Amino acid sequence: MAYSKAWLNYRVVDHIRFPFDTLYADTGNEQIRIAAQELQKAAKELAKAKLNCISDLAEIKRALGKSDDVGAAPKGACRGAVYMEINPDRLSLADEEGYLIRRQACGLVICGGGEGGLLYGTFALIRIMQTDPQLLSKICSGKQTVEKSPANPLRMLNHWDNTDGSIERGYAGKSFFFADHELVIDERTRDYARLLASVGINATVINNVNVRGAATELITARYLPQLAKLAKLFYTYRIKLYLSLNFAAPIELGGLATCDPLEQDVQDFWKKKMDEVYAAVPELGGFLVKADSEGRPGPFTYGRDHAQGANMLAEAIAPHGGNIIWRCFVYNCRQDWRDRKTDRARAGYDNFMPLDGQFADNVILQIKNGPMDFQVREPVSPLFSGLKETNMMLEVQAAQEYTGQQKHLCYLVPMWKEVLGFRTYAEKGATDGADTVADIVSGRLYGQRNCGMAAVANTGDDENWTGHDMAAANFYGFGRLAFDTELTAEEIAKEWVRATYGCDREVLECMLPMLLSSWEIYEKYTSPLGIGWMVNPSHHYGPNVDGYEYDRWGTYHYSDCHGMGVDRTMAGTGYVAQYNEPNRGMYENIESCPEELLLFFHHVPYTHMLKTGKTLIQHIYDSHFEGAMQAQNMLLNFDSLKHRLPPEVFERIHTRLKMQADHAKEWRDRINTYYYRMSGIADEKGRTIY
Ligand code: GCW
Repeated sequence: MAYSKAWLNYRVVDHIRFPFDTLYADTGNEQIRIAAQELQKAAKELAKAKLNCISDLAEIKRALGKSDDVGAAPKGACRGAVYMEINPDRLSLADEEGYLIRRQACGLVICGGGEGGLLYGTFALIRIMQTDPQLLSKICSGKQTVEKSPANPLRMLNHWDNTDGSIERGYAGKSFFFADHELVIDERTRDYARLLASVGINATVINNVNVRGAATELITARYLPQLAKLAKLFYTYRIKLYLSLNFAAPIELGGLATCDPLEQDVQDFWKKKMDEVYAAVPELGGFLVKADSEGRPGPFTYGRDHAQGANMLAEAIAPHGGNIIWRCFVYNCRQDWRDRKTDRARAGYDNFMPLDGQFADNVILQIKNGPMDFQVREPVSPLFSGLKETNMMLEVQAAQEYTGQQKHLCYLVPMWKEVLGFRTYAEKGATDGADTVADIVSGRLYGQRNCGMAAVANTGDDENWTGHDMAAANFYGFGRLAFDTELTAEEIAKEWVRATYGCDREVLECMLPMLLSSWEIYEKYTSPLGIGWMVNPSHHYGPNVDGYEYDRWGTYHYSDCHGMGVDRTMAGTGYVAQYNEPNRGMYENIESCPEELLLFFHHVPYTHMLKTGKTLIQHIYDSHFEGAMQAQNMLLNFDSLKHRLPPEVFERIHTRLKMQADHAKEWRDRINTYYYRMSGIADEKGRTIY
């Protein structure tokens, strides 16, 4: 299927000056060769500059030998050269993945701390060519240097692709990794790897965490040769291939009667299995495991805990240098809705906190950003505040399962920024302000090296990769943010628009506010104030206030004729106790609880006065009317781009925005009507409620 190049779709940028005609690069090294090819391609397509590549190691060494010759080129020097070099000594921070771009007398030098750094430095230069001609000319003239190292060691995508080609929670077509239970490796696979490398993603899990049926066999001889090929291809772009595995494989593949992690037979099965897999696929990064969660097998069946389960796999994989990434999405999904004491939000912490310090060094706990499940607004998972001696990874969802399913525009980087910036008040080691989630998952706070960020991917085989063209900003944004958590949501959005659509001011002026307001707009017309859910069961699209109210999933709003919300204070489920002070007190007290999370933490009467001076019920009405109107306005504003975008791109986005505007009205009317009928309180402004 034909597909777009997304943000690597280079178009000539008229006003850029890229005054180079020779590239010195040691293309005998495969990674350097790839970086060189990328730069040549970009220079040609973006700046019409032909870069001749000279692979003359002696010349590179000679020219770069004098490390102090920074600055503008002296007269007569070879001004038209770009040099690629791998040399950790030149970087202020020794980091294999760090890079430095600077002008030296001999020419422009891209220096990587290692192969990864060179690749990221090359893509950084390309990005600057695409999006920031002024910075480019400063770099070329020696007025500015750029030096970066990734903030997070692991920057990973999780694909929920099934081997039959379907994608769980996929909103952009079918899988491009699997078809008919076979692996697919083609040109698109390479372009996928280029997209990842260009934003700094260095690991990817290609199959669904719900490993069922044929997928269990991915770790058998039938698939290993293809996996080896894929892992090799990915690794040329410095991406480690990971797989999801079935904890019950000893039973399903090994014919054992048990998968008890303390059984010798089970341990032997995994040791042998890991040896076999790594003999065939030496580049494999490791495995991602969903155990004892939503029906998946796990150690609980045998009365073992999650440290015992994870460590058993970790020990088997350790000789090969692999990691076990173990998800903390463990909760009781067979709850009785009548039981108001059991609180799903508590489950992650209750299950994993007692195990802090017990996990092996090559185990990383992967924790969803919130305690529930990727709702439009949730507090930050308290596990980040609690665990101190455990490797942690933050899991976010680029796939918009609960945020409009890539039919609605919802740019999620602002949400992820809030999560990263959340102060945990974890006691150990923190100097003031250095205890945010970003400090923890990057390893800065506790000195860990096995940690980082993961996103559930939002890609599929649709021609634009992400269904909604503008959902690609989440794909792009995740990578950029995981590499550099200091970037703002606005900087990332700007980069994405320019890289994708060129430096057209009108496109930027229209799309930037759309992206930046989209999360809030979506929240307003769906389920604001932290209440979440209210979607249709199973597929999770569209309004259904009671869709999950009398179900077993632990996701309730408890609306009655007086009020709504979940009491998670000490008088309620006690969930607030999982936070450190002062967060605990802030959430406990209805006056200090951030209003956007009011109904997450409190059961509140409709007549409760908010800080805006509005009652809760009036806020619900206003928010839904406003959100739906803003969705409609986005559609109208977007019309101004009719002649500024390729027609098919305009049409695709327009169609989705129209769908969103219509659907926002449905949300508005369903929610408002429900709460009018429930509360009997009319809208002060007398608008139509049915
Ligand atoms: O949000 C839920 C999804 C499931 C998913 C699960 C998880 C892959 O509805 O489809 O399963 O989360 O994160 O494991």
